[in-house]
Amino acid sequence: MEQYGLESIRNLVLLSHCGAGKTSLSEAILFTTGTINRLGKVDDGTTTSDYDPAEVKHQISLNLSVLPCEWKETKINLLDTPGYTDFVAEVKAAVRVGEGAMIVVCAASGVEVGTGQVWAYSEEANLPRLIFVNKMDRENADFYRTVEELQSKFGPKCVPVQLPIGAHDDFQGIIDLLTMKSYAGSPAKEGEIPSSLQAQAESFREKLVEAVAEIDDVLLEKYLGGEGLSLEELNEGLRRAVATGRIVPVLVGSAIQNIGISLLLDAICSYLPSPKERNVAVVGDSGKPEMIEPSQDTPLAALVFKTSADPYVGKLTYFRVYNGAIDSNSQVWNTTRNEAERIGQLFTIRGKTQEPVSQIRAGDIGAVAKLSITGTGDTLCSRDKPVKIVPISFPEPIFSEAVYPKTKADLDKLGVALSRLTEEEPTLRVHRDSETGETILSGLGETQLAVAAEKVLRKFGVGIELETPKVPYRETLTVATKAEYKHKKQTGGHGQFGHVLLEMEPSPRGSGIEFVDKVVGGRIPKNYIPAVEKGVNEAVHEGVLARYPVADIKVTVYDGSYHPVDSSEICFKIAGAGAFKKGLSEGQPILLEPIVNITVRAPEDYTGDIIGDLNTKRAQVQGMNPEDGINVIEAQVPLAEVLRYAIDLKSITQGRGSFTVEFSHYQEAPPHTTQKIIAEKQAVKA
Ligand SMILES: Nc1nc2c(ncn2[C@@H]2O[C@H](COP(=O)(O)OP(=O)(O)OP(=O)(O)O)[C@@H](O)[C@H]2O)c(=O)[nH]1
Ligand SMILES: [Mg+2]
Repeated sequence: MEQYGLESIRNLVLLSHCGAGKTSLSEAILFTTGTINRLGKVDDGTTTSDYDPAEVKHQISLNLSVLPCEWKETKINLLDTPGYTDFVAEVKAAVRVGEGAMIVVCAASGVEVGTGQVWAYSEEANLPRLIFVNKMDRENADFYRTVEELQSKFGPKCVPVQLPIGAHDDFQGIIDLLTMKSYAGSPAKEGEIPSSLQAQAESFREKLVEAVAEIDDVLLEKYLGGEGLSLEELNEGLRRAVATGRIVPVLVGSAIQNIGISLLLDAICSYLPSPKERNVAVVGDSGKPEMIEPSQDTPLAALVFKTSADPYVGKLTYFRVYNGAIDSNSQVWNTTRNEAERIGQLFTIRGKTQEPVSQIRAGDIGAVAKLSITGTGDTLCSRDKPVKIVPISFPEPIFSEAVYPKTKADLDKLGVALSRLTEEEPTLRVHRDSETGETILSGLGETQLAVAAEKVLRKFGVGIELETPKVPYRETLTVATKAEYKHKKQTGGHGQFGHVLLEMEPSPRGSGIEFVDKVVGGRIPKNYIPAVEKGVNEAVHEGVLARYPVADIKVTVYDGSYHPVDSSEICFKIAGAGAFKKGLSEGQPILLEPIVNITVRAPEDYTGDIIGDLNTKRAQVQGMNPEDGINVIEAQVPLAEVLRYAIDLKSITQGRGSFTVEFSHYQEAPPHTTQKIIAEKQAVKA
């Protein structure tokens, strides 16, 4: 395969609200560039990008796909991302390794919530971008309305460089405002602008020329002097304006009908920057980021941006090379892990096809199978010249479910499957809750976890069920009490005897169980006291109300008796546990529930709805801090009420809100909660 210089590569991220047509567009691009010879369809599960069985099943993208193609001597690596917000990690990774973005907007739905989100991500990453108004063939498609929405949301810098000819059933092609030619049909035939659209085209061209002229004094002078700008000047001006984000050209077409695609490809190559024009941030000596210039003649620096478990080749690692080159069958240095890594055969990947290559050079993207130590976000470089590229930051998990294996065989394979799963998806985490004993899988939303469960079955052959995690309630007593327990048995030979008197009193929240020995005069011999304590410590595992762990009690052993022959450690352990249980029942026990601090961030307009919802969740709002149109709401709320808060907040704010939760303290559960939980426990027991 041919090697490309830095200038002749484009790494282009496709971004949109879900379903605007990124995958269909990438398919049309692969078709138009001659990379594939049959135009697949998302609805038939035949696209190059959405080849994963789960993508075919759900008909949405779930993974970031790299789709290389070539257009007029430029190599374009399309990075097709999922639009569904649970999979935002894939978007973050793609935005990190691209130099330019294409924001796809549906001409019928216009600007949607997700459009704003991906706009914000590309703004944050400083990515030059183009907008493609897709689905012009659809009912209700309206280019001009969509442009107005774009301009009112993102500013007048969204400037059309094309106009559609017709719409809906009658969508025929594109007018290019730069060349003032029309391109009808697929493949496009160049022609004159239809006379009915001539005036419209001239007026939009005027706006475009003015926008380009405004970015440069020389051009502006020429323009104001009444001189027209040449096509070259316009193209060059646009290129610079796009690079600095001062203009975001708006293009139009239909992915499904493959209309507007070759003009779109020309625009990608002409206006979006190449890897040469974008420096990469590395961690400097002081720990602060420093920018380094891309070059193919320097030692290797590459960033791993995705890891996937491929059913055929095993673990597959995707990387973007920023400096130098990486070779097949070589050794590299993993700066993140401080260890050497062996590189086997390199590939370029396109959907499910993998093409072996001997080298991947700076600016380009490749993959390698079966790395042993390397994970997503790591830097691979040359050992003599180690650098560390600033890793990709992924959002923290906000939604958890408990994982239950379906069968005994599934249980045995569960650990390995879950660890491979989390290796693949940086926003998934697994931990064991020591309090409830459950294995907890956390991620960004219900859909992500459901898809993960399917994946665990399909890829690793492990069946799992997901359930809402148990709440780690606790039990304690509310009044001081004394309890006596005598363990006495006469069985054949020598008997059993242990006798313990305990004093139990409530202690402050969070103090746990304290054990004090106040026995005097050897009424319980010293060597049996540890056995009493052991009995107490075992008894605290299960309370008397609903068998939750017991907490916050000071336990004093103050008296008892023994038998010189029949007493033993085990007898005192039984007596200690028995006395504890009795004391707990008599001390007016209550259930404690965990309270968390929740911090919700959302646009101010949603404040009323968020607070209203929190109030139904027994929350106590502690404060609000509006900041730049975003309100930060702080509250304390029982954990039991917010186990599925990610879903609630998403629907309240249309996905615009975010939140964090951290444990605060335990407090007495209200009587109706307590009764409900006791009843549930009894039902389970029955
Ligand atoms: N009429 C029409 N439908 C389109 C066009 N492009 C895409 N679609 C349809 O829109 C739906 C979503 O298309 P996708 O290509 O999967 O959109 P996407 O942006 O990749 O979706 P996600 O990956 O889930 O975010 C599918 O049913 C497509 O057939 C188009 O140009 N015209
Ligand atoms: Mg898609």
